[in-house]
Amino acid sequence: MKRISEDVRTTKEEKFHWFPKKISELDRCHHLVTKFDPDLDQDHPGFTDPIYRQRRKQIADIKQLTLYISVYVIARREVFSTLKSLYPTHACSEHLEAFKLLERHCGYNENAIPQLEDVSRFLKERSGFQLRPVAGLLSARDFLASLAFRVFQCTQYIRHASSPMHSPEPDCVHELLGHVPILADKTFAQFSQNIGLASLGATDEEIEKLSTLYWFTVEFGLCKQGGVLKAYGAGLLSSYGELLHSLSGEPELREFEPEAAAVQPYQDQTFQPVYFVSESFSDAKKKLRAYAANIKRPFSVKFDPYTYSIDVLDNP
Ligand code: TIH
Ligand code: FE2
Repeated sequence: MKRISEDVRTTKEEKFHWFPKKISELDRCHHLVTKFDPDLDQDHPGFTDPIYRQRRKQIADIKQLTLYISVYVIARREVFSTLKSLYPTHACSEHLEAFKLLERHCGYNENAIPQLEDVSRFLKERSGFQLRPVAGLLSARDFLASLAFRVFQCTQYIRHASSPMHSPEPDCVHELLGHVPILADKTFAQFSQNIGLASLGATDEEIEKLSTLYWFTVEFGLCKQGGVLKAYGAGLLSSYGELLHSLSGEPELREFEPEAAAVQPYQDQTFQPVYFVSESFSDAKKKLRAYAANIKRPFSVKFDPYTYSIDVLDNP
């Protein structure tokens, strides 16, 4: 008998990757990518700082939604005020609106790191998204699968104090200032969940395309509001340097088309040379839906919001 890998199941002779069907199965979606590990990557700003590396290990062991308040809160203060001063001119209106609420209700200010528990509760009320702590950069497949359940896997450590204005990897500044405000918007939440749903059981090739699509929208997307270009991507809204760069007129801007964005080579060490501009979130959502409908899978999936599970329907 032919043996198949544990993570590949068959249906009607076709193979596909295992994926979580219940929210509790996200416990199996925990595979980390070691690319930016400060212990292994010589270019990481924390590579030569043993205290920083030690702290990251301690934080990784805390498996609850409580943030470790470290001396690095000092670095955060500077980042927080600098970014906040740019938002009125550079951030999209959805981000601005949620940011004000986060200041009012979730302890967003330059002197403290908000508790993820409070932030998660806020998000759940606004758009049904919730946060889940994760120790580092997750594999694209695992990260996207969690989005299908409206779960956002969120890092807890903070960037190294020597490079406060840009981090090559996600950290809690990126999650809290970049992702959280925009995830509070219902249309955007649906857009994010749709990328997640499209990824379930997809081939490695499709996962690569969907994560590139995610990169050029959720992370580095621009949009037009009242005829003015604004940023909605979290990677822009958490990096002072790149936020300025993206709207400086220097980089190339293209109209958002999922087919093109999904195969555009990207840059994860420094600023992007190309950005994609969406007309609006609803427009981006419509285009993504059409793109996802073309992905071939031997089944279709539907999220059940009452049980937080995925119904799998065999395609005829
Ligand atoms: N470059 C972003 C920042 O400095 O906040 C973090 C990242 C976004 C996407 C990948 S890493
Ligand atoms: Fe991110």
